[in-house]
Amino acid sequence: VPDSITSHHTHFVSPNQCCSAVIQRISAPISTVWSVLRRFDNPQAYKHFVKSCHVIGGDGKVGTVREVRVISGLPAANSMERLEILDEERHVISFSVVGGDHRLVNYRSVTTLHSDQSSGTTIVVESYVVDIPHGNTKEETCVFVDTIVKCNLQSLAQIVENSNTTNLK
Ligand code: A8S
Repeated sequence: VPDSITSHHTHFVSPNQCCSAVIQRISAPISTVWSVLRRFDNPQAYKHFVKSCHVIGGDGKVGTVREVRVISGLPAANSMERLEILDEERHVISFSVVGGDHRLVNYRSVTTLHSDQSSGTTIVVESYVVDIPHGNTKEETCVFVDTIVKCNLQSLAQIVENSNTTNLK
């Protein structure tokens, strides 16, 4: 496994935390995938659970904070999220949860893109660390978060792959 993957997806995990990763292949060039993923101000472009997003502090660089409101039916209303990494050359984006009305305390994720030259596709790797909420097990927490992250990355793939065929028409 290349250094560029392991360095960003190696996390310090406390005993009361859980950590996991989701991988998704997308049939599109890395630049197309990055153009959607890099928009910290617009997560609703591919995250279906997001109802709205407002940047409440910062200039779009590291340290910028957004308030995300999620759709009803989830055990959450909103989330305050801080941009931690935005590396345009290496295609790395990372945010941490700094507040909000939900149970994912100390959530932090890192998403990296890797181009598979042989097939012309892009591999997305998204890993995260989060505190295990009181009353839940490590397994329950990972299943809950993995489900959300998988949904987000499948939706990212769909949106990018569809925009690609539109461009060819
Ligand atoms: C992301 C990843 C996650 C988002 C979670 C895990 C969340 O937005 C949702 C439900 C919750 O209970 C927590 O990349 C929170 O957005 C959909 C509000 C943070």
